[in-house]
Order: sequence, then C-alpha cells, then structure tokens
Amino acid sequence: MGLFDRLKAGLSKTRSQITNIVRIGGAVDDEFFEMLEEALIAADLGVDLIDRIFDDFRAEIKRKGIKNKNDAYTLLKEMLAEDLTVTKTMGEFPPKPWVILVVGINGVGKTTTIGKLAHELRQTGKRVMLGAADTFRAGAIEQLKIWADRTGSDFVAQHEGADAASVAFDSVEAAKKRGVDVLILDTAGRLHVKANLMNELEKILRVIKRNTPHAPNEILLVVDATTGQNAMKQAEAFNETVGLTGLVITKLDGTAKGGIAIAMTRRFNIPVRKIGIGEGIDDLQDFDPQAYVEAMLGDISCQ
Ligand SMILES: Nc1nc2c(ncn2[C@@H]2O[C@H](COP(=O)(O)OP(=O)(O)OP(=O)(O)O)[C@@H](O)[C@H]2O)c(=O)[nH]1
Ligand SMILES: [Mg+2]
Repeated sequence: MGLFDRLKAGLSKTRSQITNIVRIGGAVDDEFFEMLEEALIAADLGVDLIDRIFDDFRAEIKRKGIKNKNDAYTLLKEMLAEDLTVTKTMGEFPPKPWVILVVGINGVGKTTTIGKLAHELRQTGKRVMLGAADTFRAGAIEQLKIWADRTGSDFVAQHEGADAASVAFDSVEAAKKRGVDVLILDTAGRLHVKANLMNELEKILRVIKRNTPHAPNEILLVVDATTGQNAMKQAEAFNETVGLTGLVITKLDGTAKGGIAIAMTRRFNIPVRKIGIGEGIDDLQDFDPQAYVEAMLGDISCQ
C-alpha cells in the first residue's frame, strides 16, 4: 500500500459512512444535511463546531445556487480543507540546535512520534539528538534510547527520578557542543488537569529559554485521535501552560475520529505538523489538508 492509501485506510470508517450518504444522490435536502452532520459527529468534530460549519455551509450553498448533493459535498470538503490550512510553516532549522519539545498526556504516542521524526530527519541528513526528559515513567529512558540507536541519533539522559528540567538543560548544552541540527526532547506523560505536573513542564520550558533564547523552536502537543473530544481539553491546558506551536495527531490508523484535526486547528489556530498512522518507524506523515479531507470524506462522484 502507498502512504496515501494507508492514510485512507486509517480513516476508512469515517469515509464509508459519508460515502454511503452521498451515494444516494439527488437534490440537497434536510435529510442530506442531517446525515452529513451525523457523520461528522461520528468523526468527532464536536456539536458546536459542526453547527457553525453547517451555518456557513448552508449560506455558501445558497449564495452559489448549489442544487445537487455532489456539488454540495465538494463544497463542504473545500471548506473543511480551508479550515485545516493554517499558514504558519515549520522552520528550516537555521539556528542550531533547533529544539523541539514534545508534550502530551500519558500513552498518546510521544516517544514513538519522536522516534519516527528522528528517523525522518536523519534521512534528510540532519544530525539529531534525543533528550530523555521523561525521568518519571519506569522504562521511559530505555525506550527513547532504543529509538536513538535505531535512528542513529545522539542521546542524552540522566537517571530515573532525575529533575526533568536538568536533563533538558544538559541536552541543550550537549546539542550546542556537538553541533546538533535538531534536538528533540521527550517529556513524561502528564494529565493536563494536574497542576504540579504542568508546573514541571513550565520549569523545563523556562530552563531551555534561559539557556538558549531562540529555543524551543517547536512545542508539539501529541494527541491520540481515538480519545476524541477530550483532546480539545488537553490542547487548551497545554496551550495555556507552554504555548503550543504545533499538533501531532497519532493513531489515525485505528479510528473514525479524524475530525479532531479540523476541530483543533479551527479552535486554536495551531497547525497539525504530523500525523501518526501506525506503530512503525515510517508511519509518520506530513499533514496535507486537501489529502486529509479527501481521505476522510472520500472522492466519489455521486450524480
Ligand atoms: N496504532 C498506532 N499506535 C501508535 C501510534 N503512535 C504510537 N502508538 C503506540 O502507542 C503506544 C504508546 O506510545 P508511546 O510512544 O510510548 O506513548 P507516550 O506518549 O510516549 O507514552 P508515555 O511516555 O507513557 O506518556 C505504543 O504502543 C505505540 O506503539 C500510531 O500512530 N498508531
Ligand atoms: Mg513516552
């Protein structure tokens, strides 16, 4: 399977729901809107957001004089893709080291995403370093070390229970000394509602900034697509604490909930940088809004 086919396969549940709706064909009617709305709810766009999207959608249909389902469906896809297109782009790594801080709640796929990202960067010839600032979970350091070995990345760690901010500091120092292009810092999974854990993250950020004013260049929140609407709460809390610059949505291979990409981008105006579509080293993709919406909603013709 090609990469795009895998994305499509990952989102096939959502797509087949909507495909069935549009295949019925004919003129746009209330039933058509209701069924599309239901499909988007199943995709986890969130009821409030869907209401707003459909207000705009209905207004556009009227304005453009659209009569049939196929044209309306194409219009909806265009509108959703537009929502996903946030203009800020990822940097070109000019200041060395380019520091990426990876945050999120437990088990969403932070460490795996770091491994995949390191692999991708290594393939473009970058010197990469992984910093083990998850000192909390047993086995976390070893897990990151395995990814460093697999990808030929440098590795900095202390020991389980060490101060995470101190590891972050060591990593930035080492990255500078060794002329590393990209330093990626792993952090412990933390519940967004636990104030003390969020404070620790703030401290990590402070230490990095004090050491290297241009850093971190990216603060990526990793969210698990299968958690649905709770991802919005996570994004809100992490954004407030550390100020997110990008999102990574993982586990899109196992869910019909692709809609959270749209919900989060629209709500926070933060771009989706990468999507995770499996556990393998190559299962990380750039986020292409058009391709994503096509994969989510399908591209069938339904006159
Ligand atoms: N199917 C699928 N599984 C994934 C994906 N990304 C990560 N996983 C799996 O999710 C599980 C948790 O991944 P980790 O990378 O350890 O998650 P984490 O956020 O670092 O977890 P903590 O460090 O415990 O907070 C692992 O079994 C991964 O293989 C993905 O895109 N698709
Ligand atoms: Mg981890």
